[in-house]
Amino acid sequence: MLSFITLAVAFATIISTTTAHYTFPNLLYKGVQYPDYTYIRRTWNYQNYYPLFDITSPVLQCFTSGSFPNPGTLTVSAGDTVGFTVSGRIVHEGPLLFYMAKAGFRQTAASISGAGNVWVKINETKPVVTDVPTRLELYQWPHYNASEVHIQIPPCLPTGDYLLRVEHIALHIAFEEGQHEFFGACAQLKVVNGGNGVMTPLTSFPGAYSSDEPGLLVDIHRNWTLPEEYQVPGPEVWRCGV
Ligand SMILES: [Cu+2]
Repeated sequence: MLSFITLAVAFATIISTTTAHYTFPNLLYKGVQYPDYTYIRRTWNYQNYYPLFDITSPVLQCFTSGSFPNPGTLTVSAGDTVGFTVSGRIVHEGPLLFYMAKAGFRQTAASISGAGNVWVKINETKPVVTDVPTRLELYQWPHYNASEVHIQIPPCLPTGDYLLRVEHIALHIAFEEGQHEFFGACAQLKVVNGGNGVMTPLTSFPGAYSSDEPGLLVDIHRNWTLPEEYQVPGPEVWRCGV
């Protein structure tokens, strides 16, 4: 009986990791979890959780369809940490990235689309090299199976309105070109107590990625001898004081 239950659980796990996907519906700040899409733009896949494959689509900006009004904007301090819940958990292997885009003169976080050369990458994760004798899928990627993800707003970020874009790129079938799966969302933030950082380099969506780059066309299951050399897609991470 015990073995039957164990088998059933194992089977259910396999089903969920092969069919389930994920979204980022709730913003987390100072111990509060805000209701779905209160400060996060409602994504195109908020019901079906589908992955986005097309890296030439403007949907890549904020994963929105344009069918819903923009949400509210949350005030946060530079240097604080904010988070996103993961509905469905991150059930694929791949890097987690964060970008920010500043609203320009007479713009607000709610008024900007995320189009144009406006995005700076503020964080990325690489696979972790470890000697633990576990299947690669279960330990190599820091956010595998995460139910929330967190990011520090750069302390030197200038005061102003921003989009904060979370992105997870699933690579489990990326050994075939174009089979990278993109998941993500944008939060609207008003950043106060900011600094004098100069955000660089700026990039655009679409435009930041190409289907044949080594971070998006990669077999993470075979010939994976040097995961620490994995090249996360997109520009260099901008860091305060650099
Ligand atoms: Cu998938």
